[in-house]
Amino acid sequence: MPRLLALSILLAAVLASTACRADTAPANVISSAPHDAAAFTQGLLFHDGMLYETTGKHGRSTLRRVDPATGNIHAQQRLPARYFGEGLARIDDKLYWLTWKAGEAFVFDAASLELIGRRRYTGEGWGLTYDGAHLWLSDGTDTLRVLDPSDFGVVRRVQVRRNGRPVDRLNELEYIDGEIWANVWFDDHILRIDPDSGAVLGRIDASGLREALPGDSNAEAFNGIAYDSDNDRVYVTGKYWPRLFEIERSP
Ligand SMILES: [Ca+2]
Repeated sequence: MPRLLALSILLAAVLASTACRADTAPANVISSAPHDAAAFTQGLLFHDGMLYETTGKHGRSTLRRVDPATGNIHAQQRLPARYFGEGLARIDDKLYWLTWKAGEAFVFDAASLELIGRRRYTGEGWGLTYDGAHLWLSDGTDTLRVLDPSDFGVVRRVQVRRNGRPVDRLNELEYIDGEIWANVWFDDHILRIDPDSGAVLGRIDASGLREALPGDSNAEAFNGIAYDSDNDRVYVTGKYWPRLFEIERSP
């Protein structure tokens, strides 16, 4: 290859890589608290001073109300063993809990954690959040489904792209002040997504959080984002992570 051509290719690669990194900021930790290291965290949200968390695995899928300061579980519900629990969202006094492959979501009373309804949907269920009008569902692909909460009918679909390229394996979701934040399965970055275009507005690199986990922990995928809108606080954790972190919203 002529030297000039090789240099041009190298320069283009460096510029592309710099452009990619420019949208990424590290997660700045404000504080941390205990988190159940046996929790295969799927859904996480904050409501009225408490965390609501769902866990997965057949026979071990739970919905919990958790004290964010101590990690203590104040109330808990279980799913029958044939269901694999997934993401969680709240609308007013109701919690909506997805399952992975059963095509079924369960509706719980947020105060009593009693089962009060069911919804059907097609395909897989991974993450779920509520933007004030609609539910947003991820299913492990690059495309989020916007749902009518009353019947889970699809209102529209939004493909998520970063620098023009689709990003798949979208997982846990959180609606934060006009943006959709998303975990990516087996990636330590949070994506901040424009709900209208699906464009990634920026990324938060949370890989540094692992350094604060005990060396002997069985920490798996980074997963779980919860937003306390009253106090503008963001909480994150992961599957089997023994710590919950509060991070700065605007790194
Ligand atoms: Ca969430």
